[in-house]
Amino acid sequence: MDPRVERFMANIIAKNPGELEFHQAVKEVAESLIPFIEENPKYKYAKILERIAEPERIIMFRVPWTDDKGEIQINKGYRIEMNSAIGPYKGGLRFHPTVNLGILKFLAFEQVFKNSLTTLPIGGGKGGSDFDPKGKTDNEVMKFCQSFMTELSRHIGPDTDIPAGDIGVGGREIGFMFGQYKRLRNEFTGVLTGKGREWGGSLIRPEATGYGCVYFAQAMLQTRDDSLKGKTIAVSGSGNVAQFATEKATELGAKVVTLSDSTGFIYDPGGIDREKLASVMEIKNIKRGRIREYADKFGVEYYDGKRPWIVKCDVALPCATENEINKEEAENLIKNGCFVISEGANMPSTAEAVEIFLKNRILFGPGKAANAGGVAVSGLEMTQNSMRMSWHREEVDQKLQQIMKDIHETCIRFGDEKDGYINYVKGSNIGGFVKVADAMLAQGAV
Ligand code: NDP
Ligand code: 2IT
Repeated sequence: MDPRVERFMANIIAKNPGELEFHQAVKEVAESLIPFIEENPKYKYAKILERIAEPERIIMFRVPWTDDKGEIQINKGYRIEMNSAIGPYKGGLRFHPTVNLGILKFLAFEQVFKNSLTTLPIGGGKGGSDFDPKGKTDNEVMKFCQSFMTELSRHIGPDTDIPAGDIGVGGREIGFMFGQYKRLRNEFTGVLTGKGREWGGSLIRPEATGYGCVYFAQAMLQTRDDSLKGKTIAVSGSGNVAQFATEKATELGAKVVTLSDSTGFIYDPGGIDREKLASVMEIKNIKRGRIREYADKFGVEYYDGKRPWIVKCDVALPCATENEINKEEAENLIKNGCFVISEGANMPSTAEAVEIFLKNRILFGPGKAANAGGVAVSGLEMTQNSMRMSWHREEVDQKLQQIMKDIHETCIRFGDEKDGYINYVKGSNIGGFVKVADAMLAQGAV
């Protein structure tokens, strides 16, 4: 390891003990940025990287609520306000039993660079709870969301901090939280994004992360005069991002053969077409069931406790969660001919997996570039809310496509290597950094 990175990381680890995902995210960025900062000493003397790695503010709170049996439950609530140099804090809320401070800090850290890449004026934040929506009734989810928002409402606002969805937080949860915020403040404002279309939401926001991830894959393929048409794709996850990545990839002529959840994956060699995807949406969004039910319904193979990276594919779209592709799985993907990875999830590849992808010179789009479409359309939702207008579907989709192209261009600008290989990891880290760093320089040591 570069001794400068080693020194920097020793300090991060000492100050943030035990937060492994946070260390992983910061290290990857430091490896790209430290050589760049050496060449641009203005960032070094102002300690921009050291400052960026320290949240501006962390809010932690108790979330008490009563379940359907009348029993009191207590969860942890968090909001990490990471960086507001280029705009108000912006980023999702995650409700999942694995949520802890280190995971949310890694997500908030990534969000700063991602939001900068979108070209929109949004800072970075993330929050959530260790609450598990699985197996809860709608009434219990509502009770939890109301209690969570009762505390969070003191800290957020349409010009301060604008949360949205992430794992375990979709339209239902955003609705309950928006209702509670409105009731507490007596204000109808764009304080959350991902709202319903009848009450301030933007068209295309539900689709945006998955569509954007596919647009990014398409842009990467174009650099090799290739396209998604006729490609076989492995997708992981079966939630919001996975569903709309599948929809767009299929529309562009590719064949998606896998989907997964935390219990296993399904393999449909015939491809998950529009009708089958409608069944997935019914199973996951309405019945809130398991992906195994797809295998039962369509008579395809279900691999219990396994992840999709063992199947043959040209393109992989990891859309479930962090560290879901390890070293062996990365090697296996390459061995099976996979040459495009576009990350719909945040940090789905381990550091060892990323190393293998870069060493093999495949098209590798890291999450902070490839999944930025979601927060980008959240930014467009904020604009529509401020204007008190709503744009047509086509208009939002056009803007999303342009933003994904612009992000791709930025990656090329900062990630071009001597041998002509585009290192999108380096490109997105430096490209995301410069705007935030210049804003921090201009605003002084605050
Ligand atoms: P959803 O809650 O809609 O879906 C999550 C999916 O991932 C489910 O299929 C879930 O399976 C699976 N999953 C979650 N945790 C694990 C785990 N520990 N191991 C295996 N599978 C798991 O979330 P989203 O689709 O919104 O989010 C997916 C990823 O995309 C996350 O990394 C998120 O941070 C990222 N992302 C989301 C954006 C958005 O706009 N929603 C924007 C940018 C990135 P199960 O049902 O069994 O839990
Ligand atoms: O990780 C992410 O970019 C998101 N979960 C979306 C954040 C947002 O504010 O739309």
